[in-house]
Amino acid sequence: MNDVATALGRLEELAIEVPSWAYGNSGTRFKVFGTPGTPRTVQEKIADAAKVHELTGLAPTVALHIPWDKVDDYAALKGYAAGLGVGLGTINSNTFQDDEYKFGSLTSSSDAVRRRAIDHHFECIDIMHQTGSRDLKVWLADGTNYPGQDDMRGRQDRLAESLQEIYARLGEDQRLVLEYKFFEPAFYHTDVPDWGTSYAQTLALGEKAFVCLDTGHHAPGTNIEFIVMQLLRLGKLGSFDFNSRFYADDDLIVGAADPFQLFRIMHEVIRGGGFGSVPGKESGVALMLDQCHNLEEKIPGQIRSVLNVQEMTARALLIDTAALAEAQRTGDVLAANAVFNDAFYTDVRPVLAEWRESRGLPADPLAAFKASGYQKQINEDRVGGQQAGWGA
Ligand code: PSV
Ligand code: MN
Repeated sequence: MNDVATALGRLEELAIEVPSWAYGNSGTRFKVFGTPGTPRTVQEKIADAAKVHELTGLAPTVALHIPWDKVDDYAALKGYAAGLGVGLGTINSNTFQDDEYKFGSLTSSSDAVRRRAIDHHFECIDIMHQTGSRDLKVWLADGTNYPGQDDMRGRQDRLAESLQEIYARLGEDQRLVLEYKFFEPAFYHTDVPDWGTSYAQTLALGEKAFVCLDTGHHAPGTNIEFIVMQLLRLGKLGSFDFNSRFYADDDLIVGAADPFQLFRIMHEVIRGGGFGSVPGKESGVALMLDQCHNLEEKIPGQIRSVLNVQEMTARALLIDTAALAEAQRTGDVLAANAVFNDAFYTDVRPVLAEWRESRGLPADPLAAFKASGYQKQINEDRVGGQQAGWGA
């Protein structure tokens, strides 16, 4: 195995972006439960996110969703976040909640609807200029429910045209990441269902366009790390939306359902040069969470999530790549597999606790959160108003 100290040295490069919507209420189509202390404003969501960063040192930026996180003054919001020690990250567009988008947004056959959807992305880009965000993340709910409902080819062509207009608006240092999802809310066909479609569309756009891989957006049994490898190989992996799934797009805590899968993904990220940014060497791949905490407490849920990513990254950094390459070269199947498993089965929690303490962070961030009294405080303070949540 690799030397623990050397492996952990690279952990400094780990940064995970947290989603503003993880702090709001969420649920299923059956019920959204309200919880005490839930943020009513984007400022309160950012304050919660800042707490996660303060206790873990892992989550320096917060992704915003527009219009959920709309404010009048984004420069002021950026200043507010900076005052709490975090930055504003990816701007997520939203063309899935307006009545006008019932039959599609960027793919719509109606010029007026497409114009509205493109203009919404222009607004997001304007916001990015004010927040200093690098990435515009586009996920489309576009698709159909029945064979013959619409012309799939025509929709794909219109999507290409719409994306082209949006892409042309990007500033020099801005990027567009196109997320795919195999189904939901559409059930027969989805306009951006897989990495191949996202790759084809972003390749046509140019070098500032990339694919976003949401780990919950694949059919069961899909080898996600293969897709990670391929996109890195092609230079088109822009970002991750991390979460766990058991059945569909469950949006559960990353690493909860299958830590081994997260380990294998992180191995390919490291192998493919997608890990870490140090000054002068930006990998470009953004590690984001896209999760909802329906039952568990939200802030501890986010702390658990970033710690899971850190743990599996540390284990992946432990893989003895020289021994692995040698076993692969000599066709020693079991030895190669053992190199992988040795790293995966290493309990890194004690060394990570030390790693945190050596940086002035709590050894146990979850216990520190419990002891901090923060939850009690926000439960008392955040009374009245409208709790943030889906559609809020
Ligand atoms: C769609 O399921 C998605 O993964 C997209 O990233 C959306 O922006 C997000 O969920 C909303 O939670
Ligand atoms: Mn997502």
